[in-house]
Amino acid sequence: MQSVPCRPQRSDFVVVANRLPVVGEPTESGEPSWRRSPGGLVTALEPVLRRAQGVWIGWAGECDRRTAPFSHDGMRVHPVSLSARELASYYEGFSNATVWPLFHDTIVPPTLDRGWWQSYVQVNTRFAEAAALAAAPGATVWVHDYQLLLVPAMLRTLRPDVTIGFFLHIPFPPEELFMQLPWWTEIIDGMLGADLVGFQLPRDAENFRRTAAIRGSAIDPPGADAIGRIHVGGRVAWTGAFPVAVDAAGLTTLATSAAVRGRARRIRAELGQPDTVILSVDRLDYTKGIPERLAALDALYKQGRLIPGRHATVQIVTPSRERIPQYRELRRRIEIEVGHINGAYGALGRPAVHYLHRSVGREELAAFLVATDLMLVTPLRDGMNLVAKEYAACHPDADGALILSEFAGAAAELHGAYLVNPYDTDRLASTVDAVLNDPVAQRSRRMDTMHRQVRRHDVHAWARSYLGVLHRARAGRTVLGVS
Ligand code: ADQ
Repeated sequence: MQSVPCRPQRSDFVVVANRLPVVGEPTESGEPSWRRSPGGLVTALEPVLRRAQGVWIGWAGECDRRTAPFSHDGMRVHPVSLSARELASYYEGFSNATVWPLFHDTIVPPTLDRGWWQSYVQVNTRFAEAAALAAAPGATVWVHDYQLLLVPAMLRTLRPDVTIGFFLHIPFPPEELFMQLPWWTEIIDGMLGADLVGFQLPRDAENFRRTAAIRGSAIDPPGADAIGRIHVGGRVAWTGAFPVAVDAAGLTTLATSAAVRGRARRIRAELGQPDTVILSVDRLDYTKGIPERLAALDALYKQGRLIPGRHATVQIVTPSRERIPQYRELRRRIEIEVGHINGAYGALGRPAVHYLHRSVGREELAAFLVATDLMLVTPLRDGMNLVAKEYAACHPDADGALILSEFAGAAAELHGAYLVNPYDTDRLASTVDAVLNDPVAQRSRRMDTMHRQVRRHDVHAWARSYLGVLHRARAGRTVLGVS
C-alpha cells in the first residue's frame, strides 16, 4: 500500500496511542515500507478516522529516528520519536514494569524507579504537544491506554478548547493497590483531564471513582445512563464502562471463506486427525496464566484423561516484551513445562502439546480458531481478552466450546462460556474433562449465545458508543459554561 509524505495539517479528530496503526519493515533503501497493523483498535478507528480525515499520533516502532508525518492508504499518521533510552525507561520501564503489573493485581511485583517516572512524564509531554499541534480548534482527541495516563491533563492545559477522551484497555486496580504508586495523585489528575474516562468494566470505573474521591473530588455515582460524574476544578469528568469488542462480521466472513476452511482442515490433518483439538493463543505475558494452564494439562495427560493422538493441544504464544527480565523468565518456565509434558506423555510424532512461539497472520489465526473444538482462555487478570471474542466470532455454526477465566473482562459478556478460576488447576482440569463430555446440543447452545453476543456488540458499536457519550460530555461542558 502506498505511503506518501503529508503536511502536518490540523484535524477535527485525533487519535493518540503509544503505537501507530502501521508498522514499518526495513527496505534496501533504508526507508521503511509501511503496512497496516492487524490490531482491533485500528479496525475500530479507521472508518472514523477516514470520515473525519483524522490523524493518528504514535510511536513508529523504531528508536532514534525522526519520521515526518505521512499518509498511508489514505490514513494520516504523525510519528512521535523515542530514543533507545526512553524505550527502556518510559516503555519497558514505567509502562510495562511499573504500571502494567500494578494494574494487573501485582501478579509480579512492580518496580518503582524515579528515573523511569521522569522519563514517562517527558514522553507523555511529547505526545501531548504533538496532539496539541495536530488538533484543529474544537477538535476531538481520543487518547488510549496506560502508556499515556498523563496526556489528558497535559493536553487540556495546552488546548482547553478541544474535547478529550481517554480509554484504558487494561483493568483499573482497587485503590489499595493503586495508591502504592508514589505518583498516584499525578496519574489520577492526568486522567481526570479528560472529558470522558472510559474503562472496560463497571468495576474498573468504580475503582477509579473511589480513588478520585480519596484525591478530594466530589462524585455523582452512575445514574440511569450508567455514567458517573467527577467534579474536578470547576469542570466535570464523566466516567463509564465501554467493553472493547472485535470486528465480528469481518472475522465471520474470514472464518467461513473457502481458504480458511481449507486451511483449518489441513491443520487438523497436520495434527494427525485427532478427535479433539484444544487451543490457546496468548501474548507471552504473566497475566495470561500460561504456566497454570500447562499444570492443568499436565494433570490431564498424566491421569490419561487426555491422550496424545486422540487429543491434540496447541499453545501459540506471541513473543512479547522480550527485554524485560520477568518475560524472559516466564518464557523459560513455559518451555521447561512444555518439554516436561511432551517428554513424559508424548510419543514419536505425537507430542502432547504442540507449542508455537511466534506471531501468526490473520488468516492463519482464523484457521486455527476454526479448527479448534475447545478453546482455553485462562488469564489470571485481563482487561477484556479479544482472543475469546475472536473465537466466538469464528464459530457461526455454533460448534466448539470456550473455557474462560472469570478474571477476564470478557467473562462479563460471554455468558455461554464455561467459567473457571485459573488459579484452581484441579478445577480447570476437571472443567476440560466435563466440557468434553457435555452433550453436543448443550455446547452448541452456549456457542450460539456467544456468537450472537459478539456480532451484536462489535468493535464499530464500541467506538460509536464511546464517541457518542464523549460528545454528550462535551455538550454538557458547554451548557455548564466552562468550555
Ligand atoms: P492484550 O493483552 O494484547 O491486549 P488480547 O485482548 O488478547 O490481549 O489481544 C491480543 C491480540 O493479539 C488478539 O487480537 C489476538 O488474536 C492477537 N494474538 C495473540 N497471539 C497471537 C499470535 N501468536 N499471532 C497473531 N496474533 C496473536 C490489551 C489488554 C486486553 C484487551 C486488549 C484490547 O490486555 O485485556 O482486550 O488490550 O482492549
